[in-house]
Amino acid sequence: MATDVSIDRELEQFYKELEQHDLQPLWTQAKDLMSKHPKPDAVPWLWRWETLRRLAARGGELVGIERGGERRVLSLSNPGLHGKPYATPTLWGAVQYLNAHETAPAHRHTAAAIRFVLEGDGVWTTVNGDACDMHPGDLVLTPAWTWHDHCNDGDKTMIWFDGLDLPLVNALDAIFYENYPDLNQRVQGEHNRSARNFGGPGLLPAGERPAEPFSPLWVYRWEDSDRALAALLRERGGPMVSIEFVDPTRGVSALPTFDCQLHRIAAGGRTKPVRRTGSAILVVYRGHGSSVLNGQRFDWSQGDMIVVPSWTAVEHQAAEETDIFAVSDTPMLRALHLFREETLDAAQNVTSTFEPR
Ligand code: GTQ
Ligand code: FE2
Repeated sequence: MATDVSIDRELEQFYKELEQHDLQPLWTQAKDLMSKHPKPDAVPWLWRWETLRRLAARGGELVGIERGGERRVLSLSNPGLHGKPYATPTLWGAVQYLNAHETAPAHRHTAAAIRFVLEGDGVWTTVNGDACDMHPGDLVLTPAWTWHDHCNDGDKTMIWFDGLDLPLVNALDAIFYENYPDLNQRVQGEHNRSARNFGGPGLLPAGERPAEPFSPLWVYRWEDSDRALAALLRERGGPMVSIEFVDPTRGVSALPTFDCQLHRIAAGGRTKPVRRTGSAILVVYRGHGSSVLNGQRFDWSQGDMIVVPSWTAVEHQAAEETDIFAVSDTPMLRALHLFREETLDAAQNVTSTFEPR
């Protein structure tokens, strides 16, 4: 009969042999691989507008925009994600900065993107030949594999938030990228064609449905969002109302992999803590207040950007009427039947306050 010592030695040898043959036992790591609930590497985090704006503008002084580099973009790099330039495991968040009379070259990729304008005027993004004018509070889509370039025809610098599904597309090893043959696309016809065709309030060209698998509407105006939020808040009351940007022909999220929403929180409004599977990036468009994420308090004001990792309880309190733009990977989790949402009964105990760098 084998002694304990010899069994230990045989086990040790066994594990070594497994490793040599590129095999791993489940039984030593089952609890890590299948935890009772999500335990994201990404951490709740906040980037101050003052810092984002200052460093983006410094980039504008020091770095040009050329083919190859393509964009003057600073990505939100979540400190929990091992130095990757990703805000969450599925979402890219960034600020993009254009000097007056600067353009960023045309290209396309299988990662889908949105722009939410924070400051400036006079820029348009050309999407498959359609020049989409950009003003503060507007949302512009560049769906997967559409050609896009950004052109600042004005005298002001411009800065906007970029949201992409790039981390997801890379995790799926499904990224493709191409430069447009010329530096910029030629603009076809008048600007904002997608909005003239599909931007009516519930009014679409009869009998026409887009052949492409993405929303035919590429620009959503702040005036329309603002009006919808005001009407909803009047109709339903606080503490918070939310609108989702949808494909008007299908009634689903404007992009298949992530959704775009605007939340309006009434002055003094306080939301109940909610946790969801999947991650989100919040951009404070207007107002100030604070949020509690898993017991940690985050104070925020206009332009600040906040990451909410999966299954993180989040509640908001607005000191004045506040608008928060948000992207989240909810549509994908829903499609895969992985979406869960829980509203907690009691407010969280605040155990620490986040200190931004
Ligand atoms: O504007 O085309 O933030 O291709 C990252 C990748 C922006 C863009 C980003 C991009 C773009
Ligand atoms: Fe791009």
